[in-house]
Amino acid sequence: MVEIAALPFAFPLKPDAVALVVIDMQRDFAEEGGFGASLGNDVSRVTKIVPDVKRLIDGFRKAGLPVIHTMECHRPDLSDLPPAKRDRGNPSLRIGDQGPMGRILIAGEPGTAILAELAPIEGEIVIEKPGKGAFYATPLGEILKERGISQLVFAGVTTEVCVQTTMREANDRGYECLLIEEATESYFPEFKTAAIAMIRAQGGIVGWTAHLDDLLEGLPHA
Ligand code: C5J
Repeated sequence: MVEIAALPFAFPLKPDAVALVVIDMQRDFAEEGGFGASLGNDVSRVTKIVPDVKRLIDGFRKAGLPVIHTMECHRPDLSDLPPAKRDRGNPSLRIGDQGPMGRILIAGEPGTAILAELAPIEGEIVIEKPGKGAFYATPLGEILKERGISQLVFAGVTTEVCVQTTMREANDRGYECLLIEEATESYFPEFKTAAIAMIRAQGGIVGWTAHLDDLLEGLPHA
């Protein structure tokens, strides 16, 4: 066990039972013409964290520890897209519509891909998820169980939506969850700050938060 400086107290990292989960670092959330931009968001906030997410992924790879990537996306026939999700709000492009990078948030389309700099390498797990949480309607739970994983380190976007939802799902399933502050972002800075505060409040009611360098220091060979 390695103690990682974290809040609300040190995170007891178990290198033989930890995996990194990188949430939805997709073109659709980071580039003009994608889903995030269609909702009126400033997507440059997402691209800004790419170098730190890459340092985190590289740290896990060098340490020989598992890296899991998630992608928010739907089947081309939209059978896994509830009307309540598709029809909510007033975006310029809805999920499934044709955009400049292909159909918005549809599996296999160019815009749905993970950013090239962060692309999964051979042997890494990629979870396609139709919801905000990565456990809902995916094999993630079974995959983690099979591999004896009990701790999850989180990165990705957006902090208060898919990252926080997945951390809460994981926390309820008994995983110890650690969010890396520099490797997550929101379109709304105040929501990132609030989500981080909520996660570690009340003695770590959802989990821990830590800075990237403090985690990297504790990873074997990173
Ligand atoms: C959103 C996500 N914000 N990955 N998705 O719709 O957080």
